[in-house]
Amino acid sequence: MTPHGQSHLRGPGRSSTTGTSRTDADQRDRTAGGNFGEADWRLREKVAAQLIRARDRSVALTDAVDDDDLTRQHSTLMSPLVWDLAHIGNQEELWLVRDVGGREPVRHDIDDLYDAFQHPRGDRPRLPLLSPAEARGYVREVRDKVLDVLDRAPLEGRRLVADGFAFGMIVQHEQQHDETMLATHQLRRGAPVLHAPPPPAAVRPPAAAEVLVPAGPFRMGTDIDPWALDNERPSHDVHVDAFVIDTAPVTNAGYAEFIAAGGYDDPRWWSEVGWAHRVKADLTMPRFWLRDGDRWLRDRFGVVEPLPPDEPVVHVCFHEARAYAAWTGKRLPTEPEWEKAARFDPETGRARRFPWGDEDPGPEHANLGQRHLSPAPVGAYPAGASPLGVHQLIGDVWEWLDSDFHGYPGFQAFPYREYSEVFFCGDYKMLRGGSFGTDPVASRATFRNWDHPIRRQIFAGFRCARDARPEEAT
Ligand code: AVJ
Ligand code: FE
Repeated sequence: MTPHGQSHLRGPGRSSTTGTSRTDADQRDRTAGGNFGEADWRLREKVAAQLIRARDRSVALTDAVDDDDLTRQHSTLMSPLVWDLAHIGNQEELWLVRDVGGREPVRHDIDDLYDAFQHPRGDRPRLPLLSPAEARGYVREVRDKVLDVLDRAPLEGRRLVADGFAFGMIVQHEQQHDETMLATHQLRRGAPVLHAPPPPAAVRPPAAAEVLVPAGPFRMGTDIDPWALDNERPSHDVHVDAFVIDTAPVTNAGYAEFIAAGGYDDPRWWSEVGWAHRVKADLTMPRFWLRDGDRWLRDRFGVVEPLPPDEPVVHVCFHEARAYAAWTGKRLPTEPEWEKAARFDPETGRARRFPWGDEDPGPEHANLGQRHLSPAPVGAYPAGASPLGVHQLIGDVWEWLDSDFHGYPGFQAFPYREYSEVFFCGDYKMLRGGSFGTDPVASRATFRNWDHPIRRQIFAGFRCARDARPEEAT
């Protein structure tokens, strides 16, 4: 335990700082740790701030409920929250304490318990897990060591540490589990414990309902985003035919029309497997919707409220998304189409990092980072629109795509096969764009997510697309 580490984690005013407020103790470590250049220190400051932000969120999500709630299984689809918490610490220990830091294990005896591949989520409550108090102590002890490693370890010489990658990977891992924990909160029964201001109102709806994305090559993926994960690499040219994409995700009101039109009772709109699933699982509406006479309500983190008509629909599975799209005479976009809609700049032909440009997401661009506990209405983020006028590609809801999970040509697993490679060619569909529960650090227009096509507990919705008609494509 280093007092210095404690100052990062718990010192006054340290949350979410960008580094301008480093204390005297930090300055001492700066000389003690090694002779790093100015850019190197800026990177370390950025890493520290991101580690702190992620931990603040994990603590808030786990402190919001009592020990019984932390250890209970809220759904067989999810781990108990206390498993996620200790798993976050264990991954951090494996990569940053042991590998990058070359230090002794903090707890060598629990690796197996927190290895996601050893125990399916449904079995985790019956494991001899760390108690909430033990898990909190464990993640704190790991973090103290990591902040010390961050002050001393070289950030060059090994690909794992170049540009702080291993730290960025662990920050993203924690934020991904925070989104998973947020989904567990949505499944939890009982009085609401999470609170946040409502999302912003619509200010300017998209100018048109759909736009043409012209045919032509597009460079998909990235080689240069330093914290991009292995499945986003390498960049490669794809040819994308002209297509037309909706400028907004499908809304609750739009989805309710599909239900009212008997969409759940008409196998014409569903794929064969989709229909079989619809029957077997008795799907009749999105998860967390409730019928109240002739109006719709929803249960959102324990608050039952009228369904907001203009928010993107959320908690539908791939099969429901696909059926809705077929009912409208359209289809879901493919993954290259989605990425081209999100990144292609028709002026320069270049691919941007984000629809709005290369800057990191700000609160004006997208509904990310659990600032709100729901998607925002269509038209709430005109500043985040793409050059072609496509809105809300980033944030609000993950968008189901009609693509399976494969590695890009030239894919190399890095630094471990179990992040992506072992899922290639499985029963997964791609999701893009991030949700209101996705942190900006884990949200890029190249970021790839995937899940089973029947899953509905994630914050997933969709938008529609179609082939361009010949007269449109010219
Ligand atoms: C990329 C969201 C599918 O949650 O299963 C967390 C992220 N990988 N720990 C998941 C992940 C390892 C992953 N997804
Ligand atoms: Fe994990």
